[in-house]
This record gives sequence, C-alpha cells and structure tokens, in this order.
Amino acid sequence: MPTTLITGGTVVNATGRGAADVLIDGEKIVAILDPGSTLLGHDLKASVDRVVDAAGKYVIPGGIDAHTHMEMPFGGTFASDTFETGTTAAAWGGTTSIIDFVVQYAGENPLDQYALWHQKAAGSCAIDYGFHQILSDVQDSSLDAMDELVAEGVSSFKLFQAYKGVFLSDDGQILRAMQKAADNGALIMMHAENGSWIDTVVQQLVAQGKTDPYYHGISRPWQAEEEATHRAIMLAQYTGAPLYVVHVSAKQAVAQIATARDNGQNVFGETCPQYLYLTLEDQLGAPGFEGAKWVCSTPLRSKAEHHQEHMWQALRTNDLQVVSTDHCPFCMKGQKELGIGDFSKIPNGIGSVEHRVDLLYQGVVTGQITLERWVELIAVTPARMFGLYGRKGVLAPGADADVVVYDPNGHTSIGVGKTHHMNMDYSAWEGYEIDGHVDTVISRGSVIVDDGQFLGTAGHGKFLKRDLSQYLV
Ligand code: DUC
Ligand code: ZN
Ligand code: ZN
Repeated sequence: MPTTLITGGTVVNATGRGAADVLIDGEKIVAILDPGSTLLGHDLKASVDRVVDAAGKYVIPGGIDAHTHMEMPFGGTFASDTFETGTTAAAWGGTTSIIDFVVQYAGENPLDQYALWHQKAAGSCAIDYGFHQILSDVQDSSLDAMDELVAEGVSSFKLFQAYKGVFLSDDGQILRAMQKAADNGALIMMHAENGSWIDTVVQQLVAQGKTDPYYHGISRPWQAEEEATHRAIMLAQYTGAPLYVVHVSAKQAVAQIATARDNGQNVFGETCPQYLYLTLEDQLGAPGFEGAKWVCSTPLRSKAEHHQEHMWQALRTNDLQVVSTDHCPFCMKGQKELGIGDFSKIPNGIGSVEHRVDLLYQGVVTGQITLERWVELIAVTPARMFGLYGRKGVLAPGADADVVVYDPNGHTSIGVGKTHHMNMDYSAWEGYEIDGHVDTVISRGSVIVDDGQFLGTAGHGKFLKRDLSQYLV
C-alpha cells in the first residue's frame, strides 16, 4: 500500500492541538512530524506516494459512531440503510468506524444471531465495523453466550427497559445479565425508559384519539426516562456491573448519571445529535403527519424545559461522555407511513450517521465545547469506552490510519439532493446550513472520500474485534 503524507494541518487529539504532518505507511500511522520535516535530508513530500494538503485545516482521528442500526428488523420493517449504504454515508461524514447491534429476539440464540449479522455485514461495509449484542431473552443460554461473545470481541450488551413483548427485559433478567457482566468484564448498555408506564399512556392517548406523531413524545415522559435510569443504576450498583446509558435525552436522567458517577459507580452516558438540536414542539409537533420524521426513542424533549441546552452542558462537563447517532433510518414512504392514524405504529428511529461529526462541530463554532472536546466526544471516548483505543481514536504512531481532514472554513448544506447519502427519502436535518466541512477521509490508509468524491469500496471495512472497555481495566 502507498505511503501518504498529510501536510500543513493542525493535528487535534483529545490532549491538545498543534501544527504537524502525519506520515502514513500502508494501513498505519508511522509518525507525527514537525511541519516540513525531512527524511535523511530529503524532502518527505517528494519521497511519499501521495501528499494531502491540509493547510488551514484540522487533522483529526476518524469518527467512531458507537450506536448504529443498519438493516435492523424493527417496527414491522427494516431500517432502510444497509451496511453498504449506511457505512458509505458514514464515510461521507467523517466517520471511519461504526459499532452496530446484533439483535436477539425472544427464542433466538445470540450466537446464531451473531453469525447472521456477520453474514449481513461481511463484504458490504465501506468502513470498519464492530458489534454490540442486544439481549431480549435473558435466560441461561443467553448468559452463557455472553462469555463466548466477549471472547469474539463483542464486549458490550444492550438491554431494554421498554418495548414490552419485543425487547424488554424485566428487572430480574437485567439483574442476571448484569451479574454476568460484573463477572466477565462486559459493559451493559441500557435503553432506559419505563416500558409498562409508556405502554399504558400510549393506550390512553390512542383511545382519546390523540394519534398524531406529537403524542409519541407525550407518551414517553422524562419521568419514565429518569425512573428507568435510576433503576438501572441501582441494579448496576447492586451487581457491580458497569453501565452505559444510551441515547439520554432528559436532563433529569443526566442528573441520575452524574450522581452515580459522583458516588463512584462506573456509569457512563451517551446522547445523540437529535437531543442537542431537535425538539418536541418544533419537530414532533410539525403539522399533519410530518412529525413522524422525528419519531425516535427516547423521544425529542420539550424546548420549553431546556433539555437541549442541558445536554450541551453535560457534554462540556463530562456528565455525558459520548455522542453517537442511534442511526435507525426509515423512509416516510411505506415505513413511517405505517403509523398514519396511530403514532405508536410509526417505526422508531432517525438517521444521522452522515452528519454527527459536522453537527457536533457546531458546538465548537458556538463555543459550547472546545476543539479537543469535539474530538474526544466523536472519536476518542467511544474508542476507549468500547475497547478500540490505540488502534482507533487517536493520531499517533502505530494507530490505524483513520484520519479526517476537516475544513473549519468550509460550509455544509444538509438535505436531500445536497449532502445526503443515507438511504432515506427525507433528511431529519433538511435545511441545516452549517460551518465546517469534511474534506478528506482516510480509512486504514485508503483515501475513501476526497474533494467531493467517494473513492471507497463496499468490503473495504473490516470487523473490529474489540477489547473490554478501557475505562474498566
Ligand atoms: N430507539 C429508536 O429510536 N430506534 C431504534 C431503537 C431505539 O431504541
Ligand atoms: Zn434504544
Ligand atoms: Zn439504538
């Protein structure tokens, strides 16, 4: 494979920034050099196969989206991005690794499902990919499978306190899975919403004829998120399991996580771009059936209650540690439409895998987070959290050459027909005009996006066998 020199840019890691050149040999970074360094008196630029000019730009580790659902069977249909379309869109947006979810439904063996997900992803991905395992049927065989999966590099397991009859585990099942995780070192990821509470409110709202998408948000109140978050934390405290709460949207849930952390528990929290920008009033409350575009769970929260500002604050203060997308796209036509006349039948999910890096960068533009914190949230901490750091999430000799050249003076117009490569017939971010631009994306030494062109291939992406979380060992 060729050698590449990225010259003239500002290299940004979590620990700082500085003018430096990045030398890549094959799939690896081999050196971070003073700008304009020579090799045995020779101009390095003349000695390498390819030079990437990053003058005036940031050079950052490739983004890691630790929460995606490509091709997920859910809500009576399948998430509309395949591993190929979803990872290609991710690449366009500066993400060079995803961690997707293998799904176990009731009666299924997690190991069979794990093999099936390998079949779906192998040969299809444009970027590297790992797996978490969803457990919806916690029984002896599932607990045994957890050990085998950890050995396979699947070191995190998602449980649900919502979606009764589909994903939901009761407290006893959660307890048992957490005991296993406390024993084998795995990380428990939790969808924290009180499902029984929500299901009852859904029935009441639908019976009252309150069937518009807006009521999806009303049916899943912050109290149901706070309560489930607290319960998960108590179960984690009792069992000694580490806990990572996914897609946190309520400020009260953040407070629960912060308290648990203050008390010395290994509890972590993730939020998503939709909870930073989009609201119950403006998006879910859009006229007619339009709000279906933004039906996801946990739901968008009330602007009047200021949850969105609170999420930014929590990212700044490290009460939340990761921003992932929960990318779970559905088209309006034929998919979201399943819920016309009954919001509870709208497939839950938003597609953002392409825009996470850009959307988070707006926090740098507005002064809510530093440049280093941006890199930490989109790449460094997900790598550490999910056992990839060193290989991924850092620009340093020995790391995989997953590199993004980001132009802070560039501009990105989000929307269908503009920058939109996800397999969706709409964009949840239509009309966003934002600062910054992903110019060049390198995945393990291969340039996969450059100058407005996709140069990658389906099948370039390799499976990431992950270590245990590097926050815990
Ligand atoms: N929430 C979503 O919105 N979609 C996928 C699953 C989930 O928990
Ligand atoms: Zn979830
Ligand atoms: Zn999810």
